[in-house]
Amino acid sequence: MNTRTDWTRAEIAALFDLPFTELLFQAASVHRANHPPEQVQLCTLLSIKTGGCPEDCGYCSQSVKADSGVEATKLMDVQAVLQRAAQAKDAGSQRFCMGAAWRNPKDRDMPAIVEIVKGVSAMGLETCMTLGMLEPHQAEMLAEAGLDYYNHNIDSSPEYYERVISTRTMADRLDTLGNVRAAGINVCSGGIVGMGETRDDRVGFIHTLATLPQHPESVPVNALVPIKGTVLGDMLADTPLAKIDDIEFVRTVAVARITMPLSMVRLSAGRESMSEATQALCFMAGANSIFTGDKLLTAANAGDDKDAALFAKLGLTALKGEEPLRQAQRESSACLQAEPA
Ligand code: SAM
Ligand code: DTB
Ligand code: SF4
Repeated sequence: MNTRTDWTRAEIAALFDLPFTELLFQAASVHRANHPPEQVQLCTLLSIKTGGCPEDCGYCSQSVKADSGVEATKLMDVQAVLQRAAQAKDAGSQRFCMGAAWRNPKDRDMPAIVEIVKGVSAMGLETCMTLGMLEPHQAEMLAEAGLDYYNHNIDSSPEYYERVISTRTMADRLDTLGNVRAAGINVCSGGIVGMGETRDDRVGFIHTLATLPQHPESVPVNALVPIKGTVLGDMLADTPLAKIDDIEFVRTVAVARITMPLSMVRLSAGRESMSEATQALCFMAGANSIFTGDKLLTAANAGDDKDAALFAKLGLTALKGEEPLRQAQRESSACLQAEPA
């Protein structure tokens, strides 16, 4: 199996440059060689601590710098989170992703977070948390609690990143990803397309992910949701032509699929304003995971009724089995244990 981590920027740029039908054919071939092509993983998002975040991410409604009208809340009560997780499970979700608008969790927050992870896991759901930067000891606490995934996005190319966020660096983000990996938690890391970046930035974005020592098990590809009161939301409102072209978005999904063949590629934020045809092209290009429900963290999502209709139209079904990278890891650790000393 080809899980190269030595991709060059030139190789990735050449994939982006392929004729669209050729790129789609290659991505679809890689996809069906590694994943059941008609199955899509369903994940549900919940904001467990909203707004008031000290970071200045230019896209985000939850930054204190944004004038988005999002009200800051405290960390949700454990029981209230578990209730929402039960609803997600009943709606057919495989993974429950919980987000907190923090620069990093404080140690005093950790006991409640650990209790939430244990409670959601006990329901038979996969757990994912996104809490900002993590110290090694915090990653270890989450691993011990049984956390399956940690989401921390690199967001864009190293060069464009600096134009979007000033309060922490790409190196800080990579450190957190390293801490998560070292603790043995699966990594979920991706970014946002359509922030006004160039094709070369999209190349750099995929290159950064595909050359990590180990590919992220999940790669969320978000299309910017332009939120009023955020730097990027307001910029896009003034220059509507800056909106990402649908075909370029599909190209980004396809290149993620080809370069990270075993990862789950998640069609994340931005689906609400995407046509069914564009989403269908993304599934063809190898996207095999979505967020369900009518809300992301603060922004609207497509919603279960629309998704059920789209799945019926396209003949897609919910993924039930194990994801390929996790299966490969389980099998290789079983082999290692079986080998004579
Ligand atoms: N505070 C944590 C952090 O930044 O790691 C977790 C929550 S943060 C909202 C999770 C991710 O959502 C961001 O890294 C970004 O990629 C994505 N995101 C946030 N706002 C978005 C928007 N308006 N459009 C698209 N994606 C967005
Ligand atoms: C990710 O890459 N996208 C999700 C999840 N990881 C946490 C968040 C999308 C947020 C969209 C904007 C909002 O809801 O405020
Ligand atoms: Fe805070 Fe995360 Fe939003 Fe950045 S993306 S402002 S870190 S909640």
